[in-house]
Amino acid sequence: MIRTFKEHLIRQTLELDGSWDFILDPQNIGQSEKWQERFPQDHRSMFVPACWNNELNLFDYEGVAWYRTSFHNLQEQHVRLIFHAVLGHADVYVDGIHLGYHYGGYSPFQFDLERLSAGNHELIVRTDSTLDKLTIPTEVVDWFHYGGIIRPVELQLLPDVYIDTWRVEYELAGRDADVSITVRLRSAAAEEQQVPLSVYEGGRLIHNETVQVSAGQTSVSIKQKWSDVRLWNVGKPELYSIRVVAGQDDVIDRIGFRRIETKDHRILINGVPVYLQGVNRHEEHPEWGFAFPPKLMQKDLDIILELGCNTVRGSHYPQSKYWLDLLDEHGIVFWSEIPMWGCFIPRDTLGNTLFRDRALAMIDEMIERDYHHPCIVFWSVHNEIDTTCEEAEWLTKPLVDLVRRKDSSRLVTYATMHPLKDILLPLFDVIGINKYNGWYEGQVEGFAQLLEQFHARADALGAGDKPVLMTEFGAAGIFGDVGWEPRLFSEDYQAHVVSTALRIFKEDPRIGGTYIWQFSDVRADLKSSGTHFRDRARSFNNKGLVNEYRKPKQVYRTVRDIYRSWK
Ligand code: GCB
Repeated sequence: MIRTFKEHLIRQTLELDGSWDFILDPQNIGQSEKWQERFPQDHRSMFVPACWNNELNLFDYEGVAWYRTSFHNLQEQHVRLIFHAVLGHADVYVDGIHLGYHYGGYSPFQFDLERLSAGNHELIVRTDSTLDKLTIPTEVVDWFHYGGIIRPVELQLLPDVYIDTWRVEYELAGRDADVSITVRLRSAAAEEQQVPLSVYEGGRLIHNETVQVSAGQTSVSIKQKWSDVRLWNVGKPELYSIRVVAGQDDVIDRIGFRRIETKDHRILINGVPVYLQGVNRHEEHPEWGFAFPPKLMQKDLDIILELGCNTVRGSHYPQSKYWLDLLDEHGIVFWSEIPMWGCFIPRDTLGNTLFRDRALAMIDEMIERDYHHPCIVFWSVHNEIDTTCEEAEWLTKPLVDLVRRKDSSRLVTYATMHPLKDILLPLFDVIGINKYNGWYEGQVEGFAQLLEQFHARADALGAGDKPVLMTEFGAAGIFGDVGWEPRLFSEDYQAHVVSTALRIFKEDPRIGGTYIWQFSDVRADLKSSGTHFRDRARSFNNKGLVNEYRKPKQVYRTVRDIYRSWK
């Protein structure tokens, strides 16, 4: 794949990654003692981005921690401060002044500082990784809940008139595209200005105009007809690089042209039905936690390609931009979701307004950040919540509406663990089923009957035409436990469950694809695993096709043979 500039050519960026001052605040006294103005002397250093758990061997700490760094501003100028991901609650202070608060974990947030004075500035961040009944995820969760600033932090210099947001959308008819580019400019200048605005595809100028920009926000919409576009196909992707230059500022991103539809229980990409062969991937590694280095993403990709996959589910949160870039470049379909992970979420939480608002904000940020990535085909709004109750409906409808308002080109979905009692089936374009026959319940052979019952129910609810994906199934196999006969926790039994399930699903014409749980073993949440899960040996979820260091188990080879033979 040819390298290309991403984000900006003109806008200057100062990366704030590296060593920051760091201090834990287990008593949560920092705010009352005004640590944002007087950072405690007895701090230590911490790398950003990283999870404090791995860096400082703090595997039992969940709570508040403070970070400090400083930067030098050469002259008075406008600055955008971007946090690409901070786990949980984040309060940001510059020179002791509270810039704002953000709740989230895996998507970016930013602050524009107009006319920031020249000189040194102190940046302090209070983070809080505490989980409770209203956080997303809530307090019971099946992954190790790290803390910290897990993705880069950067400062960008903004000219007086700058590109605030932008988006490229299109409608495809065959290989003809109606392209629409919307650019939102923001002006920090008091008086009106004329700003030249150009658009390039590759290096080629495709649009030029002068825009009258007033103080505040000005929106520009450019419509074009492109013919004979090269399509982004599964396994054979084509990408276009679009650059918008507005006066002293620019943005660049890549897009891909593809049409997503559903028909006859299949997902169609550019009119071609694609049987989805996938895995669930946590973006996690024992040495790095969620601060996952790009070189390891390349390794994950190599393994996933070798397996014969054409899709990945990003369980259970928006994954790194770099990962999505890799999938764009290799033509792999991606399922993106927010970390609403729910089998233990109580109903009063599902019916809570703050909880719903947090979910809405997470969906909004996910789509804002990732809209241009052609690999993303599914936006998923939650995983395994109690979809049998009214509260779930109250919660879900606005989430689905928001996705449809923000993006009508992709499919809206979710993963249900109650396929036979679920009342939400009609709301979605695609239904994901998570079931663990052969592990948590029954025999793996029981899947055939379960699906028969499910289809009958979907028909009765008028949802029988929707594609159904098996979004989770599997079994634990402890790495190295290989024997003469399959028994629980052995690699042999795991391979038996997964391969039998894959074959049953493939024979069902109403199943459009499979996502095995899971790509690699992941560190389990120590608090929840004692109380809620029976099988977290070594404090890991051992259902990976490869172990946490990406060493293949028997099931890896079995799946590789099956997936490759279906290609
Ligand atoms: C699930 C969850 C997933 C778990 C998995 C398991 O249903 O969605 O996050 O880790 O089961 O192994 O129990």
